[in-house]
Formats: sequence, structure tokens, C-alpha cells
Amino acid sequence: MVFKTVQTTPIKGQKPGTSGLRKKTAVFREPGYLENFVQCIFDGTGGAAGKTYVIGGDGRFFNTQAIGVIIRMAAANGAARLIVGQDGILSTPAASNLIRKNQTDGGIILSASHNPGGENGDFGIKFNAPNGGPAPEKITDAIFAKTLEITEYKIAEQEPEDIGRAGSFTVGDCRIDVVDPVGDYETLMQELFDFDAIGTLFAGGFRICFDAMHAVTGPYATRILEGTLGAPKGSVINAVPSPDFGGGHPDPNPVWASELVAIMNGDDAPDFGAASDGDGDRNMVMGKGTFISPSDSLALLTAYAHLAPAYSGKLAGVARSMPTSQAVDLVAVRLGIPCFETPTGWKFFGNLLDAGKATLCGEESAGTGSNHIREKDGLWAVLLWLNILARDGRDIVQLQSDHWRSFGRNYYSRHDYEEIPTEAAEALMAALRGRLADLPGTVVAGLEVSTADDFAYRDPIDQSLTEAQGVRIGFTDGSRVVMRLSGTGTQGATLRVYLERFVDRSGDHTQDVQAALAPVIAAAETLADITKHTGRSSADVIT
Ligand code: VG1
Ligand code: CO
Repeated sequence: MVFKTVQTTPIKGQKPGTSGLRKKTAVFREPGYLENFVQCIFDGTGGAAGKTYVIGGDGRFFNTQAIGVIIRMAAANGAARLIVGQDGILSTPAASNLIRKNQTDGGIILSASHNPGGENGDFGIKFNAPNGGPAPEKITDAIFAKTLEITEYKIAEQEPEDIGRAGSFTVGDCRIDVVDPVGDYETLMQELFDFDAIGTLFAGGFRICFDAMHAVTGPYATRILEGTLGAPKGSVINAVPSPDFGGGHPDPNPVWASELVAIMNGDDAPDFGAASDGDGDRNMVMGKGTFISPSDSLALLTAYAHLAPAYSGKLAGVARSMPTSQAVDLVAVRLGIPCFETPTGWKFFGNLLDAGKATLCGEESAGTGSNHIREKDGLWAVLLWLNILARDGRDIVQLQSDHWRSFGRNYYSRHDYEEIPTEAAEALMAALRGRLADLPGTVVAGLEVSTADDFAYRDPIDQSLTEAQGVRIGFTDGSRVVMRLSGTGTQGATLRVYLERFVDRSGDHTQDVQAALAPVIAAAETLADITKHTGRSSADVIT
């Protein structure tokens, strides 16, 4: 095997965002772009010599080529062993599980998650640490620092063997094990949940529609739901991963998962609907005619997790990202467990999970997970829901309305303004930040401001400080507006406006969400002059 060292120079802009490095696919295909970053992953983490990594991706365009390059580079950098998903396929949660189960030195995941794929779409790469979780900021900072000073990368000259077959081969001294992407993941799910109860539920005629959105969860959901658990054939739709996700946008929200929404709103709606994203770490769940907001889903899962074997004891705690609604906080109070508030992005849950401080975690962006791995996990959330429904007996819509009757309802929505000029977005945030100190006590569009700050997070485990994570403005009636800029986009800037209004137990829980939030939406506009800064009179995507 011939290894070569290739001279290179730093490439600007290789700074990982909320979840790894994401760029247009065409950018990743530029000569040296992927190679530079992969070399910096190794260099920024003490080198690859003697190490073992898990490698896989969500199957999008350029996935297998990128994996070929990574195999050649890992071997040339002296890695001892690579565990690679067959055909290059590994959902993000399955990769996290393999890293943990095999106690590897980490993993490299190829995905731009919910971003569209294809030649003209997006591509992404991220490094996960030995705990199975997305690299924390001190590691991504070290990798980024290397991208600014890189002078060469190492690569094997020869293309590796086919990864379409399970089995092993070598590249130089590096052993490559090509594994079934689903097997170990399914075993883990069987350990966590009452598969007998879920199987009995399906045998009794309970119907599900799981929309894999032409993305990576297709093979997982088909094998587990239809195969092992006995859901009728056809319960999983759009089940074959395609390089451009069938031309769609694999983001499980009511806007992009419109096919599922139509089915769940139809006359013959199944009992339960769910969708997952490009890399399988997100979930959206629905009942007949009813969308369950991810924030409510987190609260409900926390309230009923004890019905699943793995969570039957007391939960250690819960954690949610700052913009996620405060519905779960109310459940935590009643359960007498701590509730942590972290910046956006799963990497911030890692320390809490490792330290045993949190059992369940969630984000408003359709991410839920637990201490079983160190990533959010779409199919896991669906299985936990099924386990709860199987054991509780009520349907999900009833369960939700009973929950609101018991805890009150946190009306919630996110308004996204996409692809706005970066300067305009930054000017908006700067102007808003400049006003924060003066806001408390003032009345904005009829609502009185009680608190206003720019969220900073001191990690309770390693004391690291992460600042400027989004502006949050609280009102005296308990409503809240949060604004921040996305860290996963590849073009311009995306402004996310998170809106929340609490209606107590005895209030009206049946209002239209946008109507219920109208006063808060008006306050957000007044506070940030969104129309003036962006030139837009309404959001592009409302979820
Ligand atoms: C978004 C979500 C965030 C999520 C991240 C990665 O980040 O808001 O909650 O953790 O995507 O999810 P941002 O910076 O664009 O708001 V995934 O499924 O892309 O790995
Ligand atoms: Co994802």
C-alpha cells in the first residue's frame, strides 16, 4: 500500500457550527476541501495513529466518495481500525451507539442532517468524541485552529475496496470492518423498551405511519417497526434512502413533512404518525389530526417515561435547549428532579449525560434523546412513544389534552427567516442586544417586559463558558420571545424567532397556535424591527 503526503494550504471558513461543518456539496467537492478538514480532525485530536473510529453517513450525494477518502486518510495517518456502516450508511444515533459499544476513539459522521442533499444541496461532516457525542467546543475549536495552519495531508493512493458488503478488509495495516448499520442499534432499542407490549399493540390493530423522508431511518424503521414489531407492511413510507432525499427537504416539521401531515389529517388517519430527518436524529410525532409540538413531546415523554423499562426508576434530571418551551420544566418540578437549560445543539448535553445529571434531553427543533447514547435519536423517541401508548392505553391526542389540563399549556411556535443577508441579520441582533439593558419594565405591544438578556451558559460539569447564545425576553404574563441566528445553514443567515405563551390549567387549550401567540408575535416584531432589517413582512417557515 502506497501512502502519500500531499502539500496543501489553509482553506478559509472551515469552522464547525451548531453541528459540524456544513457547506454546499459543491464546496466539499473542491480539491482538498474534505481532505484538509479530515486531516485537521486527526491533527486536532492528537493524531490518528493506533486509533479506532466509526465512519458512516446519511446516504446523501457524495457520502460514499467522502467515506472512501476518509478510509484512505485514516489508514495513511496510522489508524488501527475503522468500523464502517455497510454502503456507508449509519444514522447519527446508530453511529453514536457503535462508538460507545466498541469504545472507539470517536467517529466521523457525514451528514448535513435536515438540510437538503444532492449535487446542488448541502453536505456536512462532524467528529464525535469517544463518549459518542458531538465534539464539545474545545475539540471543535482545536480542529478549527488546525485548519488555519495546515500544510499537508496524508492519504493512501489506492481506492479502498467496496463497502457494499459486510466483512473485513485492510488498507495497509488498518483493518476496515464493514458492519450492518441496523443490528446493534436494534439490540439497544430492545434493551430499553417493552417490545412485547408494542408488538401486542400492533397485533391489536393499532396503526402507524412513519415517514422516513427518503432518508437514513428507512432501513431502521422498516426492520424494527414492520419486521420485529409486526406493524403492517407499508407502515413506513419513503423508506429507501436516496442521495437527494427524493428531491425533498428531510426536515420533520409540519411544513416539510407535508405528506405525513396530509395522511394524519385524512379521513383514514392511522393512530400515530411520525417522521425523522436526514440523519435520523430528529423526530416529529402526530396523533389523528394533531401535531404534537416537540417541546410538548419532551414534556409528555418526561411525564410518562416510567412506563418504559429503561426509565422505570426515578429520572436523574432533564435538560432542554434554551429556546425549547418551558413545558418540561413544569413536569420536572412535579417529579422533583432538576431541569437544565443549555445552548442550542446536542453537544451541550454531553457533559450532563456523562455525569449522570440528566436522563432525558430535548430541543424544540424535533430532537429528543436520553442517556442511552450521546445524540438525539428519532426512532428512539418514536419507540418510547409507542411503549407509552401501549402501556397507558389512551391515545396520544387524549394524553396531550389531559397533560395540559394537569400542567397548563405552553403555546409555542418558531418563525424562521431564511437566507437573509448576513449583515442584515447581524445588524438586527446587534441592535436588539444594544437595547436589552433598557427593556425590563417597558411595555412592548401591550406586554410588559420582565427580563431581557443574552443567554450565556456555564457548564456545570467543566465550568466552560459559552456566551451570546441568543437573546431572551420574558414578559410579566409568562410569555417569552427568543431570537438567535442559526448555526447550520449554508447560505446567508437564518433568523430564528421562538415564541411562547403560557395558559394555565383552567385556561383555553384549544386555540389556534398562531392566534394564541399573536400578542407575542407582535412584541417580537416591535422589539427587533424584523421587517425593517430583513425586508420581510412574514417568516419563510413557521413550525
Ligand atoms: C439546528 C437546531 C438545533 C439542532 C441543530 C442540529 O441548529 O435549531 O436545535 O441541534 O440544528 O440538528 P441551528 O443552529 O440551525 O438553529 V441536526 O438534526 O441538523 O444534527
Ligand atoms: Co439531524
